[in-house]
Amino acid sequence: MGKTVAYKILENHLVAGELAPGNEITIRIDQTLTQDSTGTMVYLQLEAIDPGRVKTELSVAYVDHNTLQTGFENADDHAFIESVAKRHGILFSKPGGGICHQLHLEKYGAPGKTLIGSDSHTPTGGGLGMIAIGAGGLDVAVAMAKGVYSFTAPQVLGVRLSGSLRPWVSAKDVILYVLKELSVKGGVGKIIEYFGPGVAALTATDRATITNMGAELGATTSVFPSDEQTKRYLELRGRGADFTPLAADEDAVYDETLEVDLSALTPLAAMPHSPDNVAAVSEIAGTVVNQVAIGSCTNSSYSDLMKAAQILSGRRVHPEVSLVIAPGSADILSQLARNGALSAFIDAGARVIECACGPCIGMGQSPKSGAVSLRTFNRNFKGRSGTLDADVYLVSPETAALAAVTGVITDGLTEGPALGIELTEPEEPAFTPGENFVVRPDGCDKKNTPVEMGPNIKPFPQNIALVDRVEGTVILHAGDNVTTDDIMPSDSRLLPYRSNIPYLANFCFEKIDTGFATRAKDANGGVILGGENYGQGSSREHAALAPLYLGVKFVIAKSFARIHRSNLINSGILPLVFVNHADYAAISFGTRLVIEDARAQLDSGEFIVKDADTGREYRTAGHFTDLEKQMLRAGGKINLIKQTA
Ligand code: MIC
Ligand code: SF4
Repeated sequence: MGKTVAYKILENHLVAGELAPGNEITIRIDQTLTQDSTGTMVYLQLEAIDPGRVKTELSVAYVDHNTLQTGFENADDHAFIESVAKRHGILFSKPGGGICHQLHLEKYGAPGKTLIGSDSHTPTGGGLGMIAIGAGGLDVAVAMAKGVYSFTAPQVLGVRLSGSLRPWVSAKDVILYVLKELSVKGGVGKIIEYFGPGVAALTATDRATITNMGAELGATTSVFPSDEQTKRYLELRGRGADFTPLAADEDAVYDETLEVDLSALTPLAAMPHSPDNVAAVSEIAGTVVNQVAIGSCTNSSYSDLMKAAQILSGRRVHPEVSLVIAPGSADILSQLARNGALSAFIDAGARVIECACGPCIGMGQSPKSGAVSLRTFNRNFKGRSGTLDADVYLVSPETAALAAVTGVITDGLTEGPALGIELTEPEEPAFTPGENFVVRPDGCDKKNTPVEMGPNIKPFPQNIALVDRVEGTVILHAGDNVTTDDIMPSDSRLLPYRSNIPYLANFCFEKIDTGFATRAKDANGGVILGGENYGQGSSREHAALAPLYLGVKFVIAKSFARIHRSNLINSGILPLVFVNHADYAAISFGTRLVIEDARAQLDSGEFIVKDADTGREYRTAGHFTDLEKQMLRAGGKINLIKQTA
């Protein structure tokens, strides 16, 4: 039977397990990446594991999230990460260098390699034909220490692309279309692999936009073949030697397929407040826009910004609009400075800001009250922009730049040419990405480099081994599609405390329920009930560590998002699934729940959860792999590693 690209790469890296969907497998990890907002935890955990030099071919610690240094906290975190990176042979990418995923594509990503990263958008690397997976911080720390990663082998959903994109329709519209078809949980347990005649015309950065936002499908990762476009991208960056061709076999079998005719696509937008709430731009045309933001790991490549420059060149940003542009990397910014595009932005009246995540994670540029903000980003969860009542729409760079000029949502396909704007595919110049922002760990090791610990960096909470009787009071009904942004909010106020769980925990679930943290502390052992797709979105393990710190004993949900489920297990918190979905509503707030014989039930895959007062029983499922069971018994991954060391 013919093989898919995904399974070819997995097979080449298989260390243990039988490679078939649903089985637990362990693969060799070639590369890891971390960013700073999850990275402080990763490096505290790495120090706790104490591995010496990392076992990967390449590990990079990027700083791109917490770059608003309004106090000492973020700068201390950066110094901490740099010191640990040096001790273990990890490259350190300084703030200002750019966004981790964009930088990793430019400098280090290579076809056929495996990458895991402590950020949910790590699958951006799939645009170059890598198996690139987002994971919790502890999984990344262990991958650096041991050079391997274990997970459940996913199914492969093949997306067959045919036709070609018209001007004003771009890669962002392709992934928005897929999101509309599959929804934010349509990719759970799957790798999304793109194939077919429409692939060849998509550039490597177009592909990276598509694989990046596969995270919003809940997919394990997304991947494209490696072909002439991949070769060209690498050669333009002086990295032709990293190229290897990769294609699925002619007779490759996909578990499911979806057909997308690129020629039939039109500009799309994800409307508030979910990336799968997709409408045609033509349907919402005319909506007044207050802010436009271009950038983020989804759409900040050279060609994305050059398309925006073509639209803005010689024009003025509408008087009622604030336009913000954050280029993806310093190398891209330098290119834009050299070819005049930067002047086009400035002359049009754009605010060009640092090459970093910035507004995407609420680090500045929050829109005004009730604003409509058009963003080229990947997430529009309520309040993520920093303004709770803002309406954020996710669009392509073309649609964003056009609205910045017209002041209203405008369909470029019909209106662009009428406005006299011609869009052509930007011709990328050759440039060798520098390492001006990269510090190599040469000559450094554990003996000559001390860990730099600022006063805001606190130890991470650790669980105890699973006890037989686990008891807790229901302190929250969280609802469907709750995001890790809801569980552990992140914005310019809270991001400086990512290395301080005791402080951060006070804001757990703040956006949904301001009383949660106090109630959890008072209950000394709460239980959270969740709906479908509990914990979607960001990989932040803080969404498991804060509940752990507050004493949460277990979570029962209708279904879980992949990374958050792993983070709960890594923290020793049981993620259980309702067998009867009606029980979510049947169990009322304040009910005392108890699991008796929890250690024994772990083996059966079924947990009986009882109402401690009435004795009523609720059936829940807990199907865990052997490794997951060991972690849960030990009270988390770190405990297990210490036991087996
Ligand atoms: C995000 O886009 O939500 C983040 C910030 O990049 C997160 C990581 C984090 O919460 O630090 C992610 O996507 O994993
Ligand atoms: Fe940064 Fe936004 Fe990408 Fe997350 S989604 S890595 S915050 S740019």
